Amino acid sequence: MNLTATIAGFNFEHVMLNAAGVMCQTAEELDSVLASAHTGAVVTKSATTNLRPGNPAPRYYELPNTLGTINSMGLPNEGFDYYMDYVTKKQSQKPIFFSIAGLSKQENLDMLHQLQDSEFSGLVELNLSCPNVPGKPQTAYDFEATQAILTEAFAFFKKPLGVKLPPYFDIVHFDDIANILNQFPLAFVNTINSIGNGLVIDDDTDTVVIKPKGGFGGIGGTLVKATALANVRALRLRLNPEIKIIGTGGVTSGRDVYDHILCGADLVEVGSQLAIEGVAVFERLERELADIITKKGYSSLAEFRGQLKVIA
Ligand code: RRO
Repeated sequence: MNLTATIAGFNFEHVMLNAAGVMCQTAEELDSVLASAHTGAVVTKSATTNLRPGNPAPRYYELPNTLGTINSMGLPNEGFDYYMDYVTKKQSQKPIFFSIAGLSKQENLDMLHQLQDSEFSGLVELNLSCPNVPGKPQTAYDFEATQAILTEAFAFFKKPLGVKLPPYFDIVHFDDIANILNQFPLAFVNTINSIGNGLVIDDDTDTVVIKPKGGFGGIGGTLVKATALANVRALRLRLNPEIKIIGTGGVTSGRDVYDHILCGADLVEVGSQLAIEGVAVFERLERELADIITKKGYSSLAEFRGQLKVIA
């Protein structure tokens, strides 16, 4: 059975990897994702120029029954140079996605310049959708700002570049963002980031479960699967075929991975469930996915990718 995928000439021997933010802040965590026999790649925690401790704790919470997670991490990361050092020294057979999330357009462009001028030979993911830095709105909800940063980035950036998007909830917004993204030679789009600014309440204490922003935080896990699939599907129907799609959101079973691919995903990322279950999740999900593929009589992902059926 062939569970491989290709983006921008990079071959992925397995269809899954971590979602940025989970199991990827330190070299040890990144190594553990790369070391899994069931991951096709790794993505780094979104970097800012300087190290950031992030928001005060508690800043991450798991809802009961693997329903999902809420986080307001606040972009804690080891700083751009740390990840640059990691990716340029690492001898990895697997592709590496270098995620960046500057707090301004200029910070992102500065990091892109450094990546362009470096020996880094992987893919870059520009995170336009962090929901958790107080006072900093998600860039990708501002279509003019999105168009502006991509215009400036592609004027000089020639390595494979993709964007991490927030979820959209309106058909017009799917049209609008796709029209912008289609103007650029993007290697991929990654959809979705967490659903921003949800609120979870503890039943016993009538208290929010995380401290930053009065309890507001990004929602992930099972709760977001339907939104994630809708975004993968909507963008696959609208984006140029050269722009590949990484499906992220609500993956807790092999069936979830299958559904993302059915909607058009080339690769699938695991966030909340990786945080809950650890790297062993990839072996389980790949086994469950392979069982479904076998039962359906397919032998590769390409045979059913994007083949979602609708009711006539
Ligand atoms: O660090 C975070 O709070 C965070 C980021 Br950068 C992101 O892109 N998505 C998210 O749910 N949390």
